[in-house]
Amino acid sequence: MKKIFILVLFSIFMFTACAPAGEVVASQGSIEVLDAWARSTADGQSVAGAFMTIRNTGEAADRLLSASSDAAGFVEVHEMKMEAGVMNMAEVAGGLEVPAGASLALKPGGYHIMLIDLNQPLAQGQVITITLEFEQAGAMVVPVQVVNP
Ligand SMILES: [Cu+2]
Repeated sequence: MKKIFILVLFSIFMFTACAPAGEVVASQGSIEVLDAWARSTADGQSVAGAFMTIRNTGEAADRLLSASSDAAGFVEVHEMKMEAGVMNMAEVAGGLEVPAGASLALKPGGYHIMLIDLNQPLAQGQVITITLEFEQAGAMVVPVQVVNP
């Protein structure tokens, strides 16, 4: 019994240890992308959110202009907003600025990458790629881990 309990504790610890924690998954020019993940989907679900931290190590601001992925028909940069007491999301107009020396978190409830018209359901453990197009750093391919949070 005690052994099982320890095993359970160990698995929980391992899961925590494997959870994204400041891991750089792509970098180009002054832009680093950390902890990129997307939410797994149910059958018939045609959209999914992808999240990550974008860090600008440079001395000039950069801007995420657009995104694309071969996992989805099209991809938009979205923002969640409360409007008249209702949570809504909309495409960020004019791209998303990443100030010099700053990190920008794309996370549930805030900015996110929206995969629309998925080609197939996203399954936990799968890795998809999203190409981010930055004004300064150019196009960069980001591996995105699919998880079931
Ligand atoms: Cu969205």
